[in-house]
Amino acid sequence: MLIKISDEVKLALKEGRPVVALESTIISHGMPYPKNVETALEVERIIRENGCVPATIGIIDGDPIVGMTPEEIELFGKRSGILKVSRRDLPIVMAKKMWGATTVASTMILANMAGIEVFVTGGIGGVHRGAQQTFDISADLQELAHTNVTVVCAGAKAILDLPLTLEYLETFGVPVLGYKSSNLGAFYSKDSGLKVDYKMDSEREIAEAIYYKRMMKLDGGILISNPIPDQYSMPSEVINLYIEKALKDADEKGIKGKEITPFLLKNIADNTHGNSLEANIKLVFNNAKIGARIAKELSNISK
Ligand code: PSU
Ligand code: MN
Repeated sequence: MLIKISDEVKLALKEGRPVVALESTIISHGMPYPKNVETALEVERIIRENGCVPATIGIIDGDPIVGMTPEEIELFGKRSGILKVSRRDLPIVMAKKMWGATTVASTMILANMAGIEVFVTGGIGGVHRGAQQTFDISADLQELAHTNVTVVCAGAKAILDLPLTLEYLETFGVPVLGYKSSNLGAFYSKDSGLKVDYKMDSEREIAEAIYYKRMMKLDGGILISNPIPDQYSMPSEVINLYIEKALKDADEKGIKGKEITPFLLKNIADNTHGNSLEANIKLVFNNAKIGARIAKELSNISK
């Protein structure tokens, strides 16, 4: 077996019950222990409360696991030195029997192999600022271009070049849909000031779009932007100052490649004394709720 699917997830998929995939880079590289583990477990609880089975995905001793146990999530959250695994890293980590945290890209790959169509996360990778020079464009975008998984996020944060990220997704035919919003979320704040492709008015409408995309054999993902709820949204003028500082620090320290996103997240959380981390946690919970409801509607349509 190339991938290990938990018995619970396997049974749910066999019976046509809705399953929601979750990534593990957010656990190992996105948040500090123990908040990372508490958040991951609460996200699973919210997904169950909304009628779906959660499938947290990660790689343990070279085995891709779809549906980690709470104990495995705890080990994952505590362990240091877990590799951040995107598409290119996946076969190597398997060959070397290492532990790996899956990014949006590799979680999409494994979810798709298992037959899971909806995936909930916080934010996706995108076109980085200065990509005209650095070529730093997250592999998440290419995965969205090709792999049939819908990703529910809170938009993308201003560490990225958001207009270029939208252009890239347009070129590759990835629909960017706003859940009850015409504007793209900006992760910590609810409004990036940029338009999504379509405002969607209900979970049902989104599920129908996923269904028709599948039936029309239009390969590739769909990106759902579910903006952070008003009461947790940070003012963009404030958070953008911290983002600018983080980008400057990264530049001065010569941080490059896959280290950049985790570095920026930690730098911003430290400098906001954890405020950005709290916003991050709240937006993931909100995504879990909406993502689960979309998956539930989709399973009703697909029957
Ligand atoms: N953006 C966030 N939080 C995250 C990530 C992105 O707001 O935790 C993680 C996700 O796992 C995403 C990865 O897939 O970072 C993107 O990394 P890169 O930019 O190196 O492709
Ligand atoms: Mn990158």
